[in-house]
This record gives sequence, C-alpha cells and structure tokens, in this order.
Amino acid sequence: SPRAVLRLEGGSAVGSDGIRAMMESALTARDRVGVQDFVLLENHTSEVAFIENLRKRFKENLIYTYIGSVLVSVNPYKELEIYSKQHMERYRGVNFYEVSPHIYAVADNAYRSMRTERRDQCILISGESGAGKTEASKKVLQYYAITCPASEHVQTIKDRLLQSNPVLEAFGNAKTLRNDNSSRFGKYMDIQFDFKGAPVGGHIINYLLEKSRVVHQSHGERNFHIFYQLIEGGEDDLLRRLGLEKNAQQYQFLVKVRDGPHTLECPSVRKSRGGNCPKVSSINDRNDWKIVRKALSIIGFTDDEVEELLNIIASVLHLGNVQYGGEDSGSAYITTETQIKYLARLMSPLNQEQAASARDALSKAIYGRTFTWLVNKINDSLAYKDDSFNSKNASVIGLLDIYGFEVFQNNSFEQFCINYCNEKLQQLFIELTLKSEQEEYEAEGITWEPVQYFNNKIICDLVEEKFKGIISILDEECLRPGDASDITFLEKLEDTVGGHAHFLTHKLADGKTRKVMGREEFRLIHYAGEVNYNVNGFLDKNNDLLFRNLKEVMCMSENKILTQCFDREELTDKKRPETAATQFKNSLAKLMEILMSKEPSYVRCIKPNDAKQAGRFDEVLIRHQVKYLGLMENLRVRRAGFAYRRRYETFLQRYKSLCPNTWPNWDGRLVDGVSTLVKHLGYKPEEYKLGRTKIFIRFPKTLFATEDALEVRKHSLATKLQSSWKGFS
Ligand code: AD9
Ligand code: MG
Repeated sequence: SPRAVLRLEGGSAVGSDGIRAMMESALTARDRVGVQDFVLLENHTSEVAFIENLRKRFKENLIYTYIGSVLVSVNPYKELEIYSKQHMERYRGVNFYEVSPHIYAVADNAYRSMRTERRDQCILISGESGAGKTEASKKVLQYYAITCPASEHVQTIKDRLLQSNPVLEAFGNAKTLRNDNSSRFGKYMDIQFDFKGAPVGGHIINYLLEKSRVVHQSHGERNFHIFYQLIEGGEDDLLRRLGLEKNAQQYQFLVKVRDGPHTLECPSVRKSRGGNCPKVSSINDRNDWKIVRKALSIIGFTDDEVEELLNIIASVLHLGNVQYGGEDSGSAYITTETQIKYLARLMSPLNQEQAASARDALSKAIYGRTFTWLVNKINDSLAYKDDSFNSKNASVIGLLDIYGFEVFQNNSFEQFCINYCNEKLQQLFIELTLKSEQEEYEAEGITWEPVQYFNNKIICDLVEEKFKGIISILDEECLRPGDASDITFLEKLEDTVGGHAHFLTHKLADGKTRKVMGREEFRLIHYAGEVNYNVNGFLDKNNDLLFRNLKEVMCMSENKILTQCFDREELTDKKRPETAATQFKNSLAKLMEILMSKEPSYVRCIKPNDAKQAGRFDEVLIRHQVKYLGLMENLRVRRAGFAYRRRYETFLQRYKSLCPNTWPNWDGRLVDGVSTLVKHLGYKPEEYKLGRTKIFIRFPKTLFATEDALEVRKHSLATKLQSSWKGFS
C-alpha cells in the first residue's frame, strides 16, 4: 500500500518537497526502520528477512509490526512514550494502514467491527511467559476506558474495570524466574458495551490458579504479591490487629529454602519453603499496597470486607508457621504454641508428614477459594444493574490474557496445565487463521495454493483424549484404590502413550535408558519446545483433597468470606468432585467455545531476551518464538490470500450509496449487486474475487479507497443538507 509506505514511522520528513522527495525519504526510512507489515517484505518467505525486519524496528523502539491484521509485539522492557492520550486519539476511527502499527489499532479495529457489524469480538493475546501479554491486555482496557463515550455511570464501570487489574494481579501474580510479574492464573474478561458503544459492564472468568505457590516457591521466586504488599505496606495498626510482623523473614511461606529442593507434598518438619526473595528491585511492594488498597475501595469493597480479606491472608501466613513435632506413637503435636488450637485436635491422628501436608492443603484451599471469591465479588461490582439494560443484548469484546508457555528446571503439574492451555490456544489460532482461512477459500470456490503448517492437534489429543489421553490416565490413577502412586501413573503412561511421537520417558524401546531424563519424568514435545515433567505430586495435586474435618472447621468460621468459600452443602454432597485437571480441561473447552463464537483479533507477543533487559535482541531466542508461533506460515497464508472479505449483504449494505445502480436498493441477486458496485468503483479484476457468499479483496488499499469514497459521500451529503437548512432560515 503506497499510503502505508509513505506514512512510515521513524520521523521521515514527508510533506513539503513534493512526491519524489516523499518517496525518497520514505525509502530511506524503510531501510532504517523496516516495513510495518511483514506482508510488504520483498522476500516474504525468508525467516532471515523476517527477523532482520523485527530487529531493525526493535532498535528504533518500534515494537509493533503487522502480519496483515495480526499484531506482532516485542517486549521493550522499558517504558515507551507511545501510550499517551494523544496517541490514543491518533488511532480512533482510523484504518489499520494509515498509522503505525499499535495495540491501540487492534483495540480500535475490534471496537469498530463490533459497532458496525454488530458482531462480538475477542482479542487473543499469546506468547511465552514474560512476552508482554498482561501489559498488552491492560493497554487495550485503558484504550477503551479513555476513548469510549461515557456517562456518570459508565465512568464508574470504567474505573472498576481498570481497578480490577491491580487487585487481581496482587492476589494472582507473582515473581517467577521468567517474569517479575507473572500471571499465575488465566483470565478471560468480557467488556460489555451498550448500543451507544459505551462500556457498561464486565465479567471475568478465572482459570486454575497456581495455588501450590502459597506453600512453596522455587529458589529466586516469590509467593503471590499480596503477602509482601501487606507486610511491607500495611499500616502498623492493621498489622497489629492481624498479628503480623513487618518482616517477611518471619514467615515460613515466604522465606528461604534451608535444605535444598524437596517435594512440597511431603515437607519434612521445620523445612521452610519460601523462595527467599522478599525484595525485588523492579517491585515496590509498599507503593503497590497503596494502589491495591485504593483499588479495592473503588471496586466497592467496604472497610470491613477488606479487613476480613486481609485476615485470611494473615491466617495463611500464620498457618504456614505451624510446626509439628513427632511423638513416639507417631502422631503429630503442634510445637508452635501460639498457633491455632483447633489444629492440634484435628491433626493429632496424623503423623508428622501427613499433618504438615494437611496444613499445606488447607492453606492452598483457603487461598484458592478466597481468590475465586474475589473474582466473584469483582464481577458483582462490574455487573450492570439497570433493569432496562439487558446484558444479553450487549455487544461484547472479550480479552484473553492467560499464563504463557513456560519451562523451568523442574516442571510439575502446574506447568503441565499451563502448557496444555497454550497448546489449546495455538490450536485455536490454527483453526481460526491458518485452517479456516484455507477452508474458506475452498468453500467459496476460490482458487488457492495450500500452505503447509504444523497442526498441534495431535498434542492436544495426547493430553486430553478420552480414555487414553494423559489427563484420563491421571484421573484413573487418582480414582484407583490401593497402590496407585505418581510412579504407577508414569508406568501407565508408558504403557498407554509410550509410542506417541510427542511423548518420551527415560526408557528406550530396546530396554536401555535415556540418560538425559530422570526416572520420575516424562517429556512432552510441545509445539513450542520440549518440556520434562516430574510426576512427583501429580496425583495429590490432581486430587486436590482436603480433610473433611478441616472443611467443617472452615464452615464454622466467623469470617464471612470464609463461610462463603466453604459451603455446608459441600459436606453433605456425596459425589466425588472433579479432579483439578479435568476441571481445567472442561473449563478450557468452554473457553474455546466462547472464543469460537466471536470474531478474533490476534496479538502475538515475543520476548526479546531471558535477562528481562531493555535493548537486548537475542536472535536465537526470537527465532525460536517466530518458529513456534507459526508466524512464517501465518505470513505465507496472508501473502497468498486476500486481505479482506465481506459477506455480500454486508458489503452491499455499507457501500451501496456509492453507485447509482445499487442506491437506494438493489433488487437482484446479491452477487450481481456487488459486481455492479465494484465495477462502478473501478476495482480491477486482480484486486478481488467473488466467492459463493462473499467478496474477497486482495489488497487493503482497495478497501481503504472505498472507505474514503464513503467518507466523501457522507461529507458532501452533510454539506448539502446544511446548505438546504440555511436556505430555510
Ligand atoms: V506471564 O505468561 O503472565 O508470566 P506476560 O503476561 O506475557 O507473562 P507481562 O505482560 O507481565 O508478561 O510482561 C513482563 C514485563 O515486561 C512487564 O512487567 C514489563 O516490565 C515488561 N513489558 C511488557 N510489555 C511492555 C511494554 N509494552 N512496554 C514496557 C513492557 N514494558
Ligand atoms: Mg501475564
């Protein structure tokens, strides 16, 4: 698109010196800053050229580039001056190619499609841990909060939508080795708009919180932010009431691993399990505390509710400090006198290890359920309360920000779930872009050369298939009475999926062992890379059981939040609850349905280096991501295909005023109307194709010209109307 080339970023002086100078400066700029859409690359099949373009732009702080309508974003690891209100204004109602690529353009485009086509939208943000998904989703939300129309009520909703972020991040994010603010839960948020396009409500669905973090973190990682925020920032009075000291070192769930790594399900006595990382240079807990505290008020929490919530957080820390000794008889006693007395009674039939494990299970359950309570509470405050507004009639933009693919030295059940989730999202991307695009050409009878791509469905099946998928096998072991253990689970896996192309263990087919793998590990060859999972703890985490008597005690609590979290009905319910993995699988299946029903926009985030540093472009790391995100295939499909497609009726409806033969109505077949219209507009044969139900337009510029013509027509109509009014007066 010539317009795209001329309006290049990089501050090239376009304007006064005539077309020639404009072209020249644009071309020099292009040399320096690359192209803003990979589709414009001369050598579009070359991965080297692709990466070179990314690198050029990254160096110039141009972190965004398109592949057609997909936005590729490289984390700059520094604050850029591109998110001001003025920047937002620049993207309002403007076509994709007229301004430089930006997350705001994606947000605006989704918003306009929702408004003009009355179709629900979703913005899917993917990429590995630390690539910038959460930041991107916040930018989208800010864009809507600032640019959409607002009344007083709408302003309240906007504020609450925005403030839900610091709250959920405080309770659901933590420092990991990959990311100082890593999302440890998945989040899908619907923003509901009324017929005027104002955001009037919202709804959040949360996915599997990594609650094992409450009782254990790897070295160099932290517990959830809220613990440190409370201890660091909490007012003296508050801390006194909660019985907390202003020192993270006091709390076993937050401090150092003294005696090396071990499994968290069987913590031996007096081992403390924290990541020994109370202070992080990029995090200001005291300041964040203030932000969270204020956000809770804006969302509508009363002071009493906040106190009850914090009471729970404090209790978890206290619980973590409960220690057990062993008696000769083998049963546990509580050595920490000041701690909660009932625990002694409840846990005395257990041995030391069981008691510690019960304590951990209780801590995790309390925290996990409180988190869900928090999400529900936020949803209440985001729900539109006006009876005249039916949220079913609202238009919706969904925003998905989920934990990214991750690989650590030691990967457990949590990584298994997180990475499975990323497989599902990749599958959706394939379904919606690569596969559906090609299938659509076929269905519409458009000639087309197919593009090869790796379909990761085979890996999704390996994990989730009924009866013989990994989750089914895990559930089977969880249900099996007797000698079932993590190791028997691994053996079952070997028996059942041992021959699968994406599955390995230390056992080789000839009976020898693969030395690079531990005996308690299985390896999955994910679309994004290989990950070894240690089966230790899989059964317990999947069962996610809590002693009944502990539940009973929780039901008796005077804390109102806890009584809502632990429902009495649960005690009488005889049905076995679904396992954690199956719950997760089902919730992901529902999520896919939600997303499939909407028109998607994609943001593909890339992490430039593993050191969380600005300005570092690690080519090996980036090439790997470009590969597994399928960006080259994405580009090839895009290049070979058509930039825009519209159903005949939609197209005709929108542009019929531009042609005297189709205005005000076209009576014949839709396809003939569209054909008449585009011929009148001067479309050349190579610019478009007519399918069975849709028109396919190859280049964006064609559509832009048509849009411009529409603007001109509207404008001249308005002027005519105005002058006729003047004539009246
Ligand atoms: V995870 O899967 O939740 O572990 P994310 O969400 O992909 O991961 P996140 O958005 O949290 O990563 O980004 C990581 C860090 O990179 C942020 O805390 C920022 O310090 C930094 N970042 C990301 N995007 C931007 C940006 N557009 N501008 C400046 C950024 N900094
Ligand atoms: Mg995140």
